[in-house]
Amino acid sequence: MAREIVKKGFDCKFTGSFFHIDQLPKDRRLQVAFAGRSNVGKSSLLNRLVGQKKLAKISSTPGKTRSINFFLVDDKFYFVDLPGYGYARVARKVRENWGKLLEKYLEESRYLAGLVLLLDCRREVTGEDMELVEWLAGRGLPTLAVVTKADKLSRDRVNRKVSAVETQLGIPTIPFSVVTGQGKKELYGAIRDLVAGKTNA
Ligand SMILES: Nc1nc2c(ncn2[C@@H]2O[C@H](COP(=O)(O)OP(=O)(O)OP(=O)(O)O)[C@@H](O)[C@H]2O)c(=O)[nH]1
Ligand SMILES: [Mg+2]
Repeated sequence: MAREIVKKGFDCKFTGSFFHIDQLPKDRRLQVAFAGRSNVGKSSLLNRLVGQKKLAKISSTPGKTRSINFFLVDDKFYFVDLPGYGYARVARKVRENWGKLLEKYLEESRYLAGLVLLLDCRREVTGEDMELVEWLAGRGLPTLAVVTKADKLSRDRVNRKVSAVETQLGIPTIPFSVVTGQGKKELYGAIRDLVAGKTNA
């Protein structure tokens, strides 16, 4: 009998960076989006997940990702890196534009299989985070929380944070660190389930 090959990683290619909703790819591949506050680590997580350090642009200055970025995974589905929200120091006009882009994307994306919401392990869940979770639940979209930068706190404190987020938001939560690779395997599995339609949040 042929030995089964278990695929571990994702093969990922940059598709494009879009500033307007009409520019987004229109094919019927499913999409998994990454959302969260500016600087929470969305682009870093994506890079770590696919093992390509420079795929999505990263910066220590919040507000790096200003457009919607599509990445084709295994030629089967898309990862969508979304602009961060909640960063006050960006000019109001610019923030309004990202906000609108984000909202429009969430409202109009017919092929969104689910969303991964990132939360910094050292910060409180914000009203915007909660609003997003409620809105996604209202649409019946599976949502998964990831507590990022887990290397910044002790394991014990991270675990407590994970439990607190799970209770507060009522969604499955995974701790993650791009530095140590913690949570990578679990997140792989969760994303594969999401795309296969096995998750009902
Ligand atoms: N120590 C540590 N730093 C991290 C981790 N993840 C991200 N960072 C750092 O956090 C900063 C922001 O990371 P990004 O990935 O650009 O964050 P983002 O959510 O995409 O930010 P925007 O595009 O501005 O919304 C960078 O300086 C990263 O190096 C992590 O797991 N551990
Ligand atoms: Mg980013």
